[in-house]
Amino acid sequence: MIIARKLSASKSQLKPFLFLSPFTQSLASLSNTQFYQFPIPSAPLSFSFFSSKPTSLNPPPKHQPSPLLLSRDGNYEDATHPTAVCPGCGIHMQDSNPKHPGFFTKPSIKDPNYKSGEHLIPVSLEFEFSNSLKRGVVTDPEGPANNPGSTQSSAMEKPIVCARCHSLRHYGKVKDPTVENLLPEFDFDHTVGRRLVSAIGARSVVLLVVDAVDFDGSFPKKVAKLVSEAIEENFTAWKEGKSGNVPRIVLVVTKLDLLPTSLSPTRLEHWVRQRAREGGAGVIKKVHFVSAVKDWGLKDLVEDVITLAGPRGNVWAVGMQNAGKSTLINAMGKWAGGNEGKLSLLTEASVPGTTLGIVKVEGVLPGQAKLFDTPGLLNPHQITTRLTRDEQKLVHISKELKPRTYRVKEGHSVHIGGLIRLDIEELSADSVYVTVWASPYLPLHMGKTENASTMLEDHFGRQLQPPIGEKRVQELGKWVRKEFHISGSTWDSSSVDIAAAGLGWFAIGLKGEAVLGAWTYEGVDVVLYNSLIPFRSQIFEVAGFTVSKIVSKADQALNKSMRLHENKRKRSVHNVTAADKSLSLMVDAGTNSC
Ligand SMILES: Nc1nc2c(ncn2[C@@H]2O[C@H](COP(=O)(O)OP(=O)(O)OP(=O)(O)O)[C@@H](O)[C@H]2O)c(=O)[nH]1
Ligand SMILES: [Mg+2]
Repeated sequence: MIIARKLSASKSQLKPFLFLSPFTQSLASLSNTQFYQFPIPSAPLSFSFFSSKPTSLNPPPKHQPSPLLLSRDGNYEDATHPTAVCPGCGIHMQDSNPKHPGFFTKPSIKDPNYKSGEHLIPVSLEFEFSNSLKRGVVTDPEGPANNPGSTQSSAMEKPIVCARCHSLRHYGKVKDPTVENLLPEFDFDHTVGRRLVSAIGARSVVLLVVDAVDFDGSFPKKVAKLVSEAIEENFTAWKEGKSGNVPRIVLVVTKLDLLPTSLSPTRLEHWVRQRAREGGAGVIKKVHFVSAVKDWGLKDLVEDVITLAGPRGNVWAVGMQNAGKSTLINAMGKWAGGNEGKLSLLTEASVPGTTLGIVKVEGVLPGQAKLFDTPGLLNPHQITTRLTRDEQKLVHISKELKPRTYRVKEGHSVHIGGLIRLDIEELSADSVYVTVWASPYLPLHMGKTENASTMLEDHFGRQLQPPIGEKRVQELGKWVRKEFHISGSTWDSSSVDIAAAGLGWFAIGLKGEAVLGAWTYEGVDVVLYNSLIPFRSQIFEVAGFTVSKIVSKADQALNKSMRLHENKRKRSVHNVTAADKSLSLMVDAGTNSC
């Protein structure tokens, strides 16, 4: 299968594009013949990725209905040409319609005098670029600097990502939100699910990737159940002499750097195994705790995965949106045999739903074993799914969690932003310790429950954000209560956690019994389990509002600009007065002279 493109000498119309050197196949091997159509065996119909005309010379006609049929199967099938699929997100690429998913622009031809590297910003300086990619500059070692004569061919050699990935990598947001609506649904069961559990063909190793700071919210329960059932069935079949490839589950708890470092690993593992069992993962082959951004635990994980996959196995990274799958695979690439130091191409971003199709990742596993990144599953019960991008930023945990602890009496409530409220309704003791584990950017409030309705009316959307703005309070829906009866035997540590999916949790420490009411928006999962982190803060928060760092920063910025504005106004008033005075002096002088 051949793909080729003719580069235009006119570069002015072409947008700059991100080039990365590693892993993916080179475009240099492709012929220069103009050829614009691929039959895609995996797609239901023939799929046209490229305009039927030499596009750089004849740009695609605007406002024409696109003939594109969209698919999110990615490049699972060997027959799919690697350059047909974006190596960043797995969407099928096209260069004919910028208003459709998968759009990419062709590389511009560099000026012969162009010096490689000078125009490139070190990746580490780029905003919202995850640490795993902060390992150098985006240059091609074989590029013009080392091979000055090859300006055009080097542009061809570098893999290209779609415009959406380019925007996510550089600006941390999708390029055109309207294009998102055109994305077809990703049918996980059909596309990935059936392959994970297949008794025939290559053995499956399923990496269940779970976010350490949102374990329940990000635990893929359905997949865990599906694979666990397949393990039992295939094992029985195998015992009966039938073909029965038994899939393996490896539970990968990632973002470990976000949990407090003082947490005991033994306690964590015990807790994780219990939660995973309750989540439906019956037989777990291995549990790994990693941080993809700090490179913790990756070497062991890679070694285990290589062993479990064998020479021909298929390894699938699956999990909820934003769990950290792509970042994990990129980081694993660094540790894979013979590829140390290589950068992978998968796009990582805090935007949920970054990966769009299956991406086969080359160079991590040896032999014929294959590693696949997959689009994240959507958990509609995670609070983040109903928040705007700005609201998500407040909720997103990006550094090590720090406890915020209250000593609370019966009849009092603690709010986390305008998202959840915990009421201490009945209490056998004098007070309980309530520790909030959530993003430090979320403001908190503690006060009397009898004032809670006033809080909603007067402060939600303002001091208590998210939601940002009063309109959003209505949009987020109905506020509902869930009741919990709890007990504890010591004041020294938290006994239970009450967690809201995608948000964080309240850890409760008490000696005695309590009835608690948790209020949040209808449909958000709120669950009770044994405490993950037993300790609390030594200094207690005081009643009333705690100010969110972001809000206080925004306030400071606003105050500063108001002060500047006021100073400017005073100066101009002063100048005007002075000018008036000198004018009046002049007038007076003039008058005098007359
Ligand atoms: N602190 C920390 N952040 C991480 C880690 N791994 C991933 N992240 C961050 O989590 C966010 C989501 O990461 P991705 O790798 O894009 O997540 P994903 O599971 O591939 O997401 P989808 O493609 O949407 O399914 C990004 O902001 C990452 O930088 C980690 O180990 N530690
Ligand atoms: Mg991803």
